[in-house]
Amino acid sequence: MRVVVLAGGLGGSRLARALAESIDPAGLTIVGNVGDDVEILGLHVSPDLDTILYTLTGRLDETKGWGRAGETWNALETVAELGGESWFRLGDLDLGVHLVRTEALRRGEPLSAVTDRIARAFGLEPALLPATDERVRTWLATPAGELPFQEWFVARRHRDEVDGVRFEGAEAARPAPGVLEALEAADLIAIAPSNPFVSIGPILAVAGIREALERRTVPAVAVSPLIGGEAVRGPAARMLARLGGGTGPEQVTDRYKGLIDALVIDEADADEAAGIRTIVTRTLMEDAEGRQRVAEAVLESAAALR
Ligand code: FO1
Repeated sequence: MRVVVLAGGLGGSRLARALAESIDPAGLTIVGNVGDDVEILGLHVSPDLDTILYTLTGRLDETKGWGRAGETWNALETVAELGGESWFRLGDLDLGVHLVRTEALRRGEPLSAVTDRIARAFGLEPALLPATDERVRTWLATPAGELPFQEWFVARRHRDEVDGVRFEGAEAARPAPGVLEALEAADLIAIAPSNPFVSIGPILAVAGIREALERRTVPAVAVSPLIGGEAVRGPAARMLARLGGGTGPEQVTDRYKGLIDALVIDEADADEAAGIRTIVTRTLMEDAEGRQRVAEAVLESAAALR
């Protein structure tokens, strides 16, 4: 079975892991968001690709939901001591990845190629592809002005309300090598329970990817990031309320109009209208049982839709 999953950070990595545990992982392609990418201390950081990589290879700090387990912060302490940029915390283990990635990009290696190299070295079995090799950056329109993603998310702890989202560079961006091929060969396309605006939005803003979903001939299923109208983590519910007009399944469906055939929702949201065929389960993926439950819901819904 060949599955493609569009994935952002933590929610994305959890569904990707769930699917990798439920099907032959060689049949799984993960298309990751790069709109959160940021240059820190001269290094290219790809937080969502790294969260996926770390989650699926058992390296994630599960408590923080980002960065490496067993991390130390010696380099960052020196950076802070010297008055350098320390608001975006790069740990010693994590830094190694950014060093290798940045050096490769400077040599002209595409992001997809260096991501693949790092993924293989870490023992990742599924294919991990950035949505695009080109530069795409997410910007948030807020009452405090337009902010780059990580400044809003990390430095300002996403406290500013969001009035609009812009994906700089997305219009001209082409899907990374392998993305369209994977979508075309897929038996099922899944959209992870990531933030629809800032995690999945930048992936779908790449026209070639959106068009591939629009002309799909196989089922596409999204997993709602909401549980009882709340996000498991992060600002998704607040953004859906302000930009989408509510915090129910229907507002999630609205984000994916024409791109999905069904929505997996949590039991806590089962009484709400969804505007599309739903599969109801418990969507929290905090342990192996939860992951298996959600992967089964996704795979079974796809079988029923075929
Ligand atoms: N999130 C934070 O809240 N604070 C940080 O200092 C921080 C550093 C960081 C470093 C590497 C990395 O891969 C992720 C990091 N994140 C941090 C998480 C990241 O900002 C977000 O989780 C994603 O961009 C949203 O999906």
